[in-house]
Amino acid sequence: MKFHNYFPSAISILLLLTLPLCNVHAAPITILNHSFEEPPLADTVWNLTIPDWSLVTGAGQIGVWNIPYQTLVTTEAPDGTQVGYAHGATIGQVLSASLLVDTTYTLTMEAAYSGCPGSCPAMSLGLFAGGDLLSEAIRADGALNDDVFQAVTTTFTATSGHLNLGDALEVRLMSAGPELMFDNFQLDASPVPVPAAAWLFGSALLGLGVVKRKKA
Ligand SMILES: [Ca+2]
Repeated sequence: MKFHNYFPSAISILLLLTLPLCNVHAAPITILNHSFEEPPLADTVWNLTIPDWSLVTGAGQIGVWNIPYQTLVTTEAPDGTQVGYAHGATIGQVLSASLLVDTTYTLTMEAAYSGCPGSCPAMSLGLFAGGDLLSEAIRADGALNDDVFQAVTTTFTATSGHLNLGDALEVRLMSAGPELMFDNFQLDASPVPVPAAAWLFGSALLGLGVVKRKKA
């Protein structure tokens, strides 16, 4: 068989291999009460619990707060009308999803302090699996603004052999001082593309075509 008879086949197979890579999408992982709209509260009202979230460490107060029109807070919630808040505490939620190999996780949320112009305390956003820290984003003392929400993101890629593969994922947020407000947690999982393997296989097919051509 001539080389040109192999060439279209090799290209077709290569395209088939490449096609799934083009369809790689970030899949959202459910975080319950991710926007702290539960329970619904009247304007300016706050409570002392966050449904679906737990107090991990710290004796500080946590809850949900309907912030618009508060005299203490001049901004509005980034998503919906309510935010979560924590006073020197760490909150967390163990998720139903587990850590998968060859997957990149992107965890985002928005955070602001209130009542601390120029001297807002630190905070950290962490992604855990099986109780072990995978990655975290830290905002040092003074890094967060007063009443201005900032996006905070941390990413982690699980590779083969990681000790926490199969463990339940967990999201945690630590506030080092009073009046940390937070909203709109999002966690996405994306399979790691493997274009190198596809191209190697495609090259092998093309090489096979060259060998056949020489024999012809
Ligand atoms: Ca919200």
